[in-house]
Amino acid sequence: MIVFLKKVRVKTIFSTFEPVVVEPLELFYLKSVLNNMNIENHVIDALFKLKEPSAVIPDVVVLTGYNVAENEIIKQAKYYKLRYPEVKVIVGGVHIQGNSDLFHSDAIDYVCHTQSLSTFKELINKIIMNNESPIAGVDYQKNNSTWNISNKVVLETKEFINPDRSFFNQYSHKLRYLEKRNVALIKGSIGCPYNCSYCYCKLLNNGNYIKANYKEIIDEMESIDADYFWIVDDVLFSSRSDALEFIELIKVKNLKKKIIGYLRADFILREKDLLPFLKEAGLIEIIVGFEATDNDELNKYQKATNALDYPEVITLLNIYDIDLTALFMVQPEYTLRDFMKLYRFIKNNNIDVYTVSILTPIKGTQDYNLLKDKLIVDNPEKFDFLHLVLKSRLPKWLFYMLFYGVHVRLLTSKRVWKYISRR
Ligand code: B12
Ligand code: SF4
Repeated sequence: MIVFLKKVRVKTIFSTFEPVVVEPLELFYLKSVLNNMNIENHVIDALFKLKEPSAVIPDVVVLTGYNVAENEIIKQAKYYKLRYPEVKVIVGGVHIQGNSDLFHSDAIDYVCHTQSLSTFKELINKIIMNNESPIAGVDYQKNNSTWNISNKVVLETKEFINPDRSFFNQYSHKLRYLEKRNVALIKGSIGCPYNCSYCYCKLLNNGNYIKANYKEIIDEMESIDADYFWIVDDVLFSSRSDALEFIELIKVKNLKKKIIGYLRADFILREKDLLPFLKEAGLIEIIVGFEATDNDELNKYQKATNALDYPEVITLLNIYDIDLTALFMVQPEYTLRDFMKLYRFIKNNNIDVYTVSILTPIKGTQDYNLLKDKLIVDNPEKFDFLHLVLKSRLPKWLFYMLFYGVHVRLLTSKRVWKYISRR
C-alpha cells in the first residue's frame, strides 16, 4: 500500500509575511503510524515544495488543513479522485474534528473526526483488508452513496507515539518563530481546560482536556536537535504543580533547551515567584492571549482574566528577560476610540511583539451558531482572523486602516527587524 499525506494550505495575508514557518507536525504523527506499519508514505506540502512523486500511484490520500482550507480540501479530494480513480480519500485534522458533516462529499471516502492515531491505524488496516465494517470516530461513504455517521469519540489519555522527525532534521534551517530559527514543534496536551467563548481549541477532543505528560515532552525534546522548542499546547501549565513538576524534571536532567509556550496572564501573575525558575528551565518566550484591554470585553469573552493586571504581567516578563508575544483581538464594533485605546496600551506598555486578530466566529463554536445569520462573507478563506466576516460599525476602509495602523508599532521592534533582515 502507498499513502500520500498532504497538508492543504491556502494563501492568507499571514502566509505572505510568513513570520512563523513550522513543520506540519500532524502529518509527521500520521507518518510515524504508517512507518510502524511498514507502509510506504509520502508527505506533500506546497509550503516546503514537497510534491507528489510522479511515478507513484497512491492507494490512499490523507488530506488535512485548517478552517481556511475547508473548500480547498474538498476541491483537492475531487482532483485526486479524478487523477487516481481507485484511490481512497481520508480527511482529518482539527477543523474536521469539529465539523465532520461539512466533509460528507462524494469525493471523500472517510471523515476522521477523532484525534486518535490508533483509529487511523485501524482505518488503514481496514482499507488494506477491504473490510467495510464501521469504526468509531470515522464517518464513511457506503457504496458511494449514503454516509454512515459514527458517534464522536473522546480520547481519555494521550496516545504514546512520537512523530517522525526526519523532515525536521532536513528542513530545520527553514523553520522559524519570527527571529528565532531552527524551531521544533512539540505537542503535549489536547484541548484546553478554560472556556473562552470565542475559542475553537477548547472544543477539541469533544471538550475533553488531556493534560500534558511533562516527562514525555522533555524526553522528546531531548531527542531532537533544535535550537528552540515551541510547545504548542493551548496552556503550558494550568496549575502551580504543573509548573513545579516541569521545573524539577528539567533540573534533574540538567537539560538546556530554549522553550516557547502559551501561558495565561492570570497564571503568570499568580505564580510570579516561579518565573525565574521557569526562565532557568528554558522558557525564553511566552505567548499570552491578552485579547482586550477592557474588562467589559474580557467578561463578554468569558476570558476570566483582569485587564488591570496586564501591565504587571508585562513588567514581570521584562524583569525576568522572558520574550513576550502578546495576542490581541479587535471586534467589528470597534470605534476609533477603541482602536486608539489598544494602540496606546501597546505603546505605553512597550510591547515589542504582538498580533492583532479580528474577532472571527469559527465554524463549530457556539459563537458561530449565534452569529451565522449576521455573516457578510461565507468564503472559508476569509476566516483567517485578518478579514471582517461580520459588519463593522466603522466604514470598512476606516476599520481596516485602523486595524493595520495598530500594527505600525511593530516596525519599532528589534525582534521584527532581526526577522526582516534575516529574510
Ligand atoms: C502552531 C499553530 C499554527 C502554525 C502551523 C502549525 C502546523 N502544524 O502546521 C501556524 C502559526 C503557521 C498557524 C497558522 C494558522 N493557524 Co494555527 N494553530 C497552531 C496551534 C497553536 C497548534 C497546531 C499544531 O501544530 N498542533 C500540533 C499537532 C500535532 O496537533 P494537531 O494538529 O491537533 O494534530 C493531532 C490530532 O489532531 C491528529 N490529527 C491531525 N490531523 C489529522 C488527520 C487525520 C486523518 C487523523 C486521523 C488525525 C489527525 O493527530 C495529531 C497528533 O495528535 C493550533 C491550536 C490548537 N489547539 O490546535 C492553532 C490552530 C490550528 N490554528 C488555527 C488557525 C485558524 C490558523 C490560521 C488559519 C489563522 C491564523 N492567523 O492563525 C493560520 C493558517 C495559515 C494558513 N495559510 O493555513 C485554528 C484552526 C481552527 C480550525 N477550525 O481549523 C487553531 C485551532 C487555533 C484557533 N485559533 O482556533 N497555526
Ligand atoms: S482562548 Fe486560550 S485559554 Fe481560552 S479556551 Fe481558548 S485556548 Fe483556552
